[in-house]
Amino acid sequence: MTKQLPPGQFETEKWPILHEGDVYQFDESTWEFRLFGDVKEEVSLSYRQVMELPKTISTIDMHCVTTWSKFDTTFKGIAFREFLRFVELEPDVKYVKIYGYLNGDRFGYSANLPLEALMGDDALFVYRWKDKHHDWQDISPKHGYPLRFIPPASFYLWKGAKWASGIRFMKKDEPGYWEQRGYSMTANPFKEERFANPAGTFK
Ligand SMILES: Nc1nc2c(c(=O)[nH]1)N[C@H]1C(S)=C(S)[C@@H](COP(=O)(O)O)O[C@H]1N2
Ligand SMILES: [Mo]
Repeated sequence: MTKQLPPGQFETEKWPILHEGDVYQFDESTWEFRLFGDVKEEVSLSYRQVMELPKTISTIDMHCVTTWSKFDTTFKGIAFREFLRFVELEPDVKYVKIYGYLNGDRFGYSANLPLEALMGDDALFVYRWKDKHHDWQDISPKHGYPLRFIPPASFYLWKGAKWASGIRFMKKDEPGYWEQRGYSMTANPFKEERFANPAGTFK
């Protein structure tokens, strides 16, 4: 899917910063990554347990609903699928919500996604990146340090929680932070699924 500009988007070589609220300050002693919801047993992973997981490097295009697209950023991180080893899913789990920090609440931000779309190398919890203008470096605090989700390019970037804090497994789809505020549940940039109501506008 790389280097395809979705309708209504323009290409930027910069990596803009966009989020609600303040920037999370990483503290390893309180940091956890929770796997919860429709699972046999819920799990809380430490930073060390997460960082010991196998790593994946992939190049992923980002499409922000505010109309910028950035091609070919190479990320290093932990593929979504690596977390499935820790939980036994209940039958009929088809969706997830990926959580992140918002204004003092480690689980204040969330975005819903279909489980089946997240099994590849392009669904990645990232902590390092590079592009043609930048050598390998850590994800900065403003971009989501110490761990942030990057969704496959077939989803707008609001599905990529910064300061990621966990995955909730769900039998039924449920709106996340922006989806509760009128944005699309499915959010495919190539179908220009920006809003729940196609005639909607930014507030
Ligand atoms: N925790 C958290 N994650 C978030 C957001 C947010 O407000 N809080 N904003 C989302 C939106 S709308 C976008 S476009 C991307 C922007 O990521 P970037 O600032 O790294 O480009 O982060 C997403 N992840
Ligand atoms: Mo966004």
